[in-house]
Amino acid sequence: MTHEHIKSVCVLGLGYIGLPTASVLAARGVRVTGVDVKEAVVAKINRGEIHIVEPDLEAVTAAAVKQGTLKAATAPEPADAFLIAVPTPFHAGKADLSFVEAAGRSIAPVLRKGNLVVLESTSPPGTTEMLIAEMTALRPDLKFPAVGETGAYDIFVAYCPERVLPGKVLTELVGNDRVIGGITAESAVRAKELYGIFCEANLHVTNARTAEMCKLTENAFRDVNIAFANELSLVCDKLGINVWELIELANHHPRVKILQPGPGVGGHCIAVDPWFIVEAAPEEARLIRTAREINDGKPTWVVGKVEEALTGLRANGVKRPKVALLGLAFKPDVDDLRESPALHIAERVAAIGGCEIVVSEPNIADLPPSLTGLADLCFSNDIPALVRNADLVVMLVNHKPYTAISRAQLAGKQLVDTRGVWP
Ligand code: SAJ
Repeated sequence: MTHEHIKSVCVLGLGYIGLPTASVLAARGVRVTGVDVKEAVVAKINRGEIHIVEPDLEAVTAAAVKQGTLKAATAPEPADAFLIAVPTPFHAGKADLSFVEAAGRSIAPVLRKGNLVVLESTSPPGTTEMLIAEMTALRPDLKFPAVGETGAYDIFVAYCPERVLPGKVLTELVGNDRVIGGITAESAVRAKELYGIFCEANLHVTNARTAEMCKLTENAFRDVNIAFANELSLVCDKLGINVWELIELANHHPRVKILQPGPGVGGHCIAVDPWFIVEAAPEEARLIRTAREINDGKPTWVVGKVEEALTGLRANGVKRPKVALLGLAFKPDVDDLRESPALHIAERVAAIGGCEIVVSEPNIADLPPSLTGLADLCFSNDIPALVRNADLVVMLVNHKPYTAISRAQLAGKQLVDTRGVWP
């Protein structure tokens, strides 16, 4: 697809989505300015380095900076298109849209007739309309479109949610289908031109509200399915059935595909986005709310299992049990600790007392602040040694380096395996 209207793009927010998207656009020859409020992040990117862990991204970013198509800045600059990828956290039962509002206010002064503005941040239905209101207030000289507008207006506005899986971002940015919701039909077509620059999959066009809800629906679907697996793990534990074997067997049915139980659901997406639906329709979204509660309850259940194991060890004469906690990240082979159930479990196990704890996390260099300076707790990534010294080994995240631990290394030890790696 040609991109005659889009030669320059300003990307707001250089996090897990904004930075890869900016880098991929720049790699395709578009002039990209990436904007972030953190000066250290801006300086780092301008040196061709990155501040997040994502396979192969640094090479793409460095090459784009070197060839002069990507630069980072702390304030937006005029461009043909603006892409907003800022956080939308969830606080106290409400989506916090202040970063989206701030992004709208920051681009308003540099907007020109014919520009495209696309929101990518995960947002409750109606947020793209709110973004238009923010920009309209600052630029009464420009005519922004109303939903479904067919008359003349100056700025195209669309919503296009990101769908990439951390750890596979570069492949999925190019290979995943996208849903593009225009405030107007023409806006969707213009946004399609933007995504056609780097996305090789299908670009599905709809209206902005449907696209906003589509993103929330995808993550709520996964959350509900993981909740089913997590509930099964509780039921099976009570009934003396191995849940991993059970799921493996059930999945041989041609229409059954149960996901994996774990220590809970983490990350900044699946553990958060379903609440946006619950907030928007609290009476109706009963299953979605219950799934969230089941997944959020799983860490407490795991801590209970650790306490049981410690009680058993003490009953067998181990006065100060040594505990190895394997993993802190929210899922395997990433360094991201946001909303991580493993981290919450580690914090709560540390509070039990009367034991010595070694925490390991191969993707970070040191303990996170919430575990730093605690008595009887240290950090080590010497996996053979920490397993050898432990009385109790707790598998929290099935990172690749842990899968090399053999059954022989675990002989005689108490195990709490939240991921089913030691069936
Ligand atoms: N998990 C399980 N059991 C499973 C699968 C996952 O317990 O069978 C847990 C993981 O350990 C993790 C959490 O769920 O704690 C979420 O991990 P994930 O790999 O399912 O998803 P994310 O959060 O890395 O990325 C999701 C993806 N959404 C869907 O698969 C529907 C991704 O495509 C989205 O782009 C991303 O959310 C996002 O940014 O919204």
